[in-house]
Amino acid sequence: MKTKPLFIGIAGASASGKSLLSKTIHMELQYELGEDAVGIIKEDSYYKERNDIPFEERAQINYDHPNAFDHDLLIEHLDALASKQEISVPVYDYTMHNRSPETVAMKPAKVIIVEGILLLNDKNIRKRMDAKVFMDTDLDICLLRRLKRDIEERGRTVDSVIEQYKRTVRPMFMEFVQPSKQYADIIVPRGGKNRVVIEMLKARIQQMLIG
Ligand code: UZR
Ligand code: MG
Repeated sequence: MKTKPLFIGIAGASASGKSLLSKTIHMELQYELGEDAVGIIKEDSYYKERNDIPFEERAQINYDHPNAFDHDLLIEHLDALASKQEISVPVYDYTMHNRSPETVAMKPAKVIIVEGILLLNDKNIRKRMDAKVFMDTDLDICLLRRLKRDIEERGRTVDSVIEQYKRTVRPMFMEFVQPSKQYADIIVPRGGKNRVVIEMLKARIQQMLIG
């Protein structure tokens, strides 16, 4: 049995189905391997802490740019998990555009799924992944999902979602997210409900755990 955890990186556009694919694989693998064997880390949890900036300014920050993330802390945490240490994952509050004061403890596991828009854009994260997945969902579908999700779950208005989409989401996708597809091992069409991909990934993970 492998002693180091397996890291599975899942990247792609905002609202492309990363979280759904991660959740599905997480749940089904937990069923097969046991609850403690699988964990998920979201890159979103590692948006920078912004206590020194007022709300109005925080709302204007480009959250689709690599600089918005505290990748140093994420990498530190990946390495801690790799050496079997527990980590304290930050909690991000989208309505406040800031990190909240609390953290959530996460235990090391055999399989760690890491998901987020800009994971594959970062060489230091890429090299820590045992398998890299890119969600290649059409952008119009992503935009529709994002509208619904951000209004229902992240406290936004239609106008603010459209404005943010034009100002940062789409341009940063073109500049940083889309080009990172070249680093993926698996490119997933349509989204997080692709059963063939789910089965293939689970089988591959099981195989890597043995080999
Ligand atoms: P996913 N985001 C916000 O809208 N506000 C914040 O305070 C922090 C992040 C958005 C971010 C990005 N950008 O597109 C999205 N914008 O969260 C990433 N604009 O999350 O991968 O779950 O869609
Ligand atoms: Mg998500």
